[in-house]
Amino acid sequence: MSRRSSTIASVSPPQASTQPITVTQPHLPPLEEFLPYLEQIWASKVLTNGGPFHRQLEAALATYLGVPHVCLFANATIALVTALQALRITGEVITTPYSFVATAHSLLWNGIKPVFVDIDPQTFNIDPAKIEAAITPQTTAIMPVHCYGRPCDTEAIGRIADNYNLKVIYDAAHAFGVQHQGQSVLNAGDMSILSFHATKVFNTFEGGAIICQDLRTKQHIDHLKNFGFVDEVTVVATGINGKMSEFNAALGLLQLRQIDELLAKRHSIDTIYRERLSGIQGIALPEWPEEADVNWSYFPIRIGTEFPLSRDALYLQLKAAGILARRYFHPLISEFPMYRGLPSAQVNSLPNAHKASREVICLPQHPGLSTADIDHVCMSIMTASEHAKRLPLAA
Ligand code: T4K
Repeated sequence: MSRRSSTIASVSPPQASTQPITVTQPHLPPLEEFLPYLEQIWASKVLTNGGPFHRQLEAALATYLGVPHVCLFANATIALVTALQALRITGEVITTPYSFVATAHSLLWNGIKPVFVDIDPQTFNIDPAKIEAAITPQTTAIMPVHCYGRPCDTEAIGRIADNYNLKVIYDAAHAFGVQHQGQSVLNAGDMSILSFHATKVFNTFEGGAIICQDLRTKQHIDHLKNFGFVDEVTVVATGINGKMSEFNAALGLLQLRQIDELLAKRHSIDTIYRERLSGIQGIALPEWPEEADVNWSYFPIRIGTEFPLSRDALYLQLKAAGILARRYFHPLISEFPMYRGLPSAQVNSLPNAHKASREVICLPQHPGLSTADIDHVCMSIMTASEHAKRLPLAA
């Protein structure tokens, strides 16, 4: 299945953490390896505005990810806002309610009306079969999310976009390094947006990027993220300050050296969870598609009615055991106050998203987990289940 499976690393310090086990934890390289980068920054005094580390990271990421152009940003949210500006998107944009709130916020920041379309219950991604019915004369674009790093049906979405002359902007915040049929998923659509936030597979503390397909577009985006400046005296657009600093870019260069090893660790954690949790009644494990190279960024499990505890009861019991699993994505974006009045936000039009939002819990998944940590998570789930079977009312 994976280009990385041959390099699976073992993850096995013996002791479970005494600290809470969080859903994720940022990888940090050894501090001494970062010091030479800091010394260069201190010596040059170039801190931002497209310095050498910024240029190097853009080139290194383009090569690693297999994409033509990378425009670095301070975070993915400002990159989403800028991508919509760069493509001059207005009116209505079709998107998913099953995501982090930044996806839809980027639309409101541009005065665009989000139109929510339900998800496919198997993939958690926007259901292409339901997109056409949501298109109106005001629709200008589709903004899907590769949820948990699982590729959307980019072919079906591309066909709809071509038929109706719509732009496609992928929120690829979860999809660092993800490939589909041997190609980077980041090349689908008009633009893709990555997040390098502390909680992501590849982190630069804060950071993000727009992936685009031609140099002219890259230049336009680079102007937009720098207030619209082209040179000292020329401003060509109402740009914003979205630039990544040299500190973050230098860290990214260092992080990139270890990324394959970190992805391999995630893969091995995913494998261990599967061994421990498969066959438990009422728990559905994530099914990654055979033809994709995913990044194991999350381990979302579904708690069905055959499990003796509700998802929320399990969430609380894990918390009591020091395991801070998270209910991504609950509440849905469409349930937040600035969205719930929209016609497309009504509960009956989004049944699959609501069901997923009630049933999914993301277990801890990050390269810092030991085998003992994973065992503790799995044992806690099984203990909670056994206890609930014996004492259903208490559960
Ligand atoms: N689109 C999508 C689909 C996204 O998922 C996101 C972000 C965006 C767009 C926007 O990207 P950025 O603008 O952020 O680049 C987290 C992240 O803050 C957020 O970036 C992410 N999605 C979302 C899915 O998850 P929270 O509220 O869960 O974060 P928090 O602070 O509770 O962190 C979760 C756990 O991670 C903590 O329990 C401990 C650990 N952690 C976190 C941070 C920040 C650390 O160990 N160290 C840290 O510095 O939102």
